[in-house]
Amino acid sequence: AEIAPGAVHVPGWLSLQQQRELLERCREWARGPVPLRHAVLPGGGRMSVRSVTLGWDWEPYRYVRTGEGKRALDMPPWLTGMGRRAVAEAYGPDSPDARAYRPDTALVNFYDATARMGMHQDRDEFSAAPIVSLSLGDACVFRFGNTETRSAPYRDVELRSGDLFVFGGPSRWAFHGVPRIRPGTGDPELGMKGGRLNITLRMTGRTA
Ligand code: MD5
Ligand code: FE
Repeated sequence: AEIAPGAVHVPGWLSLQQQRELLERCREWARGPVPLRHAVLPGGGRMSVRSVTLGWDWEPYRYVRTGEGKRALDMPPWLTGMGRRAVAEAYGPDSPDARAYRPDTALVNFYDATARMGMHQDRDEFSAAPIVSLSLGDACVFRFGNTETRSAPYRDVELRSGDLFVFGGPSRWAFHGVPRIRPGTGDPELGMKGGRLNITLRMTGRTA
């Protein structure tokens, strides 16, 4: 469903087996070399989500090659390929965005039952390419806003395990956030003990 121009939600894009495999990879990435951790914002605040990145390390608000003296794990080619298939699914395989899409970083965010993400824009990339979002585990309320302000008008959308969301075109710069997680809504068959994982695939537009 197209929520707004360029914002396409595909519920249930990943099969349960694909979700299980992606979860297993997330567990490996979370172990390091740069472990899942709370990012600290330049103002000193600690984000409630815990994050790990591939390809590039993300330090609010920039992408760097090394974080805490350690280099992030490489972006696996199969994950870049999954991002390409996601954009092809959302926009069609012959769309310019699908043809050009080659994500070079993945940001994995883990939300426990109380974690939130405030309204923000994703402006750390030097690229206008779409952002691909994949969700695992507990459902959440995803707040999709507008490009002008972090307040209303916005739309609340429920994101569930296995959902794909692609944010491109004018929606690439919309304010958005996660006001709440819905604890206990994840499929027990997935084997996540609780919480929500969101994997975003991005083109940093960086070369060095
Ligand atoms: C999440 N993560 O569900 C979201 C999914 C983040 C973040 O926001 O920065 O890690 S990505 C949602 C997104 C990206 C770019 C544009 C828009 C949404 N949008 O226009 O709403 O944990
Ligand atoms: Fe974001």
